[in-house]
Amino acid sequence: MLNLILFGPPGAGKGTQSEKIISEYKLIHLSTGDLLRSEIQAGSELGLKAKTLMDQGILVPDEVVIGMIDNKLKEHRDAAGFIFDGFPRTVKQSEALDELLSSYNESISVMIALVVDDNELLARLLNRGKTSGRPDDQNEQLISKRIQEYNNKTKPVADYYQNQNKFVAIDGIGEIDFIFGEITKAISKFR
Ligand code: B4P
Repeated sequence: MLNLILFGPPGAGKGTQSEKIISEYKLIHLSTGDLLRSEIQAGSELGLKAKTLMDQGILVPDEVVIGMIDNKLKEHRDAAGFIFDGFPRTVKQSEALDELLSSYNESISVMIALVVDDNELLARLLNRGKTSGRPDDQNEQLISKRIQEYNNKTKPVADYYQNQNKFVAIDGIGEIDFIFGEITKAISKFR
């Protein structure tokens, strides 16, 4: 299996690049952001709890997202591989993912990190907020809170994969297709 993690701050382009990676490599897309938004839309108990946190730009509890990922891995046992988008976001989630994958005799192939500065992130998310209807894209204060959560809780996840020699950083500013080309070059080295 080819198991990729697409990593980066909110608005780095993880969702955008995931779509291209999926169509090229036929991987199953696991976006914890999308999974949580579906729970919210369905009005489930989990969704209602998650919404309160997401609307404040705060990460939802590790146990919730780990459980969602576990369910999806079980559903797709014969997949060609997975792309993890927006997960893991804490070191605890990384450890849990390693454990889950090893229970299927699988492991992460590589983490690809998209590097984008804070000013560009803010501009992209405010722009997306004009059309996305996402409550967490609506104002500068909330977006700054998400970037702060990323810096405090998520950034250390990069070290976790760097220590396993499975980490590649790519400039996330520029043409979407050019960035995708750089991602495919990185993947070819870890296949
Ligand atoms: P996510 O849904 O993961 O949202 P994101 O980080 O904002 O999105 P992404 O980086 O994918 O941005 P995109 O490509 O769309 O998370 C939302 C919330 O859910 C979190 O705050 C948290 O509360 C919760 N959550 C999710 N996962 C969790 C977890 N594992 N643990 C705990 N909580 C969790 O790009 C953004 C914009 O930039 C788009 O408009 C796009 O068109 C544009 N763009 C992309 N690439 C570009 C480029 N190269 N140039 C110009 N614009 C570009």
